[in-house]
Amino acid sequence: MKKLKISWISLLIIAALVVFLISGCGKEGEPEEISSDAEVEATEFLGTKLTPIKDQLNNALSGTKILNRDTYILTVDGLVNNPLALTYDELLEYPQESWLMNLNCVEGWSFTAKWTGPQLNSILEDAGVQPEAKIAIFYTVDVPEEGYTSLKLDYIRDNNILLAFKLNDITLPNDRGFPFQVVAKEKFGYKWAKWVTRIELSSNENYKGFWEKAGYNNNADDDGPPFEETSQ
Ligand SMILES: Nc1nc2c(c(=O)[nH]1)N[C@H]1C(S)=C(S)[C@@H](COP(=O)(O)O)O[C@H]1N2
Ligand SMILES: [Mo]
Repeated sequence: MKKLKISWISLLIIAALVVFLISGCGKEGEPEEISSDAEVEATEFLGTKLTPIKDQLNNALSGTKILNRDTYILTVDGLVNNPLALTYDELLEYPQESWLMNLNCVEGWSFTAKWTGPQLNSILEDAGVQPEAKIAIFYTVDVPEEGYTSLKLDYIRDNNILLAFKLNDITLPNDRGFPFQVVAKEKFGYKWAKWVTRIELSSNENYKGFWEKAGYNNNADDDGPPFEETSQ
């Protein structure tokens, strides 16, 4: 009688185990994704030690902006033949490049990082920039109306400026400008626009962005004067 009771219990345990295993350990549908595509931060690039993201300083005139990857659209308009509205995934379809670059803030700090993303030139080519266009104005979530900053088209073209979707191989964090940061090579940090939603091609060479209106040099070469030289 006692023996029978034990086997009933073992039978129940086995049955429960079978049900548990068949049901896929309580999970339904797709098998669990293997973490092979988990991002690993690069510590070195082209023989140079990179500043870890946690040690990179951060600047934002009105706090971190959070953009939604699924609804994000980059508008490219103004003096173009073919205005664009590109999703995050469409932007990532452009061929990507990686650069080793220093970001130098006028506040006196700087860091070295690996920046990866498409060349702005490829996107501008698709937009068909008109010959009268001289500058690209970057509209951002924090300065949506007037535009945050601008770069000369010649500078963008000659330097193959990148839009960095990755920083040290990690998807750009929100506080660093997700979905991308403009890698304004050899320009002060204030030209490295974050949270960009619109790029307008314009012929207005007198345009000034947020910091530039406040007196920062519109040229912004990071080995030059941070402030606009006031003549007289
Ligand atoms: N939209 C936007 N982009 C911005 C800023 C900002 O306030 N708003 N700050 C700039 C400044 S002053 C610097 S130094 C760099 C800093 O980049 P990081 O925060 O990714 O280090 O971002 C630049 N891009
Ligand atoms: Mo800065």
